[in-house]
Amino acid sequence: MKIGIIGLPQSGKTTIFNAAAGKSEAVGDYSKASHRAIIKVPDHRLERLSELVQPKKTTHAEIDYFDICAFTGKGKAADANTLQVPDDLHYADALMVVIKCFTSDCTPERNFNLFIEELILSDQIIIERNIEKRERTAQLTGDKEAASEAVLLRKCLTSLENGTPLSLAGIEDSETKIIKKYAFLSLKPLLVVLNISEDDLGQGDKWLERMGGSAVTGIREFVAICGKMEMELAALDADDRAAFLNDLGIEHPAMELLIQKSYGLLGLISFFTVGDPEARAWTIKTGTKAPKAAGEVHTDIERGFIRAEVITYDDFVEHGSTHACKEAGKYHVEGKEYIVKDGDVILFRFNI
Ligand SMILES: Nc1nc2c(ncn2[C@@H]2O[C@H](COP(=O)(O)OP(=O)(O)OP(=O)(O)O)[C@@H](O)[C@H]2O)c(=O)[nH]1
Ligand SMILES: [Mg+2]
Repeated sequence: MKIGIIGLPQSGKTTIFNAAAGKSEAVGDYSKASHRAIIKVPDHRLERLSELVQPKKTTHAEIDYFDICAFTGKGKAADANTLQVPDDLHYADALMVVIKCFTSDCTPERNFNLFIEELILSDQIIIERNIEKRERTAQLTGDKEAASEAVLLRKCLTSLENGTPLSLAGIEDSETKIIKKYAFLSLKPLLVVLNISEDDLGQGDKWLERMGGSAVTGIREFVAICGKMEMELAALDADDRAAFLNDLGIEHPAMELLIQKSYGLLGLISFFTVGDPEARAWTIKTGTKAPKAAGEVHTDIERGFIRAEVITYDDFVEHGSTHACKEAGKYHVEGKEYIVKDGDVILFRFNI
């Protein structure tokens, strides 16, 4: 999963990147440097399964964090001539926008709106570059695909011109497929990180209320963390970190919280495969059926899917092995229509 970290200059993007990825890149230097880190998703369930089955190798799910660009708040990011939106951002599954809330004169509502305006402008430019070509193709050749794409682009453009990001434009799933290639930024799920000061530790709710959304709102999720503190925490080793978290009254460090929120935002769950030689966590969307989940492991397994043999995580841990689960009647054979659940331990049977 790729997550692009963005926001206005000096909002604390690199600080949050360091906190999320356990890195120590220089902050506060206006360098506009970009950074990237691939981190393992911490998962106590996978670790417990590994203890039980003792595989040669344990493979965690991964998140790819990009700290890539400062939006200027002046529409510059969307200006084709001074384009500051790197391709990487378009490939991101979600955007993590950092909003500065750590100074007494900060203007988070305004900064959030400026940021949304930039996303909108960036998409508007892409559409304006393409829409006439598609409309002309549709007219000249009667190409149905071009026609439906042109109609959809027109609908998107109207929404953007009215200041509505595409994520709120009522675009259907079937339509999303048609415009996927444009990788519109304002259509991406957004994790809004309110970067609060050390003095506000434990008072994140105050900021969440102020910004109008502590609750999940589908394509937007808000979270309040103190980047500076979390960056320092992330640099400690695990034991020291646990002690500090306790002292500070922080339940989950940003490293974990940001992952939890991202999974929630994107509607992601994990299932596990265990055995020789590898125990591994896999990430899928909620509602994924067994063959498609098998496709994550290997496309051949999806093509030749016969059945899924499923044990729940709790049953596996209670009985300790696949064999013991079978004996206890905790082993379920599921077919093509089975919807994989969070924590399922699965063995796929296939034939190619
Ligand atoms: N007090 C306080 N300062 C912070 C916090 N987060 C970031 N800062 C400070 O804000 C300044 C900017 O932080 P960076 O992480 O470099 O911000 P950035 O958005 O990456 O900056 P650019 O890449 O230059 O746009 C630094 O001096 C940080 O120490 C925070 O939670 N509390
Ligand atoms: Mg930076």
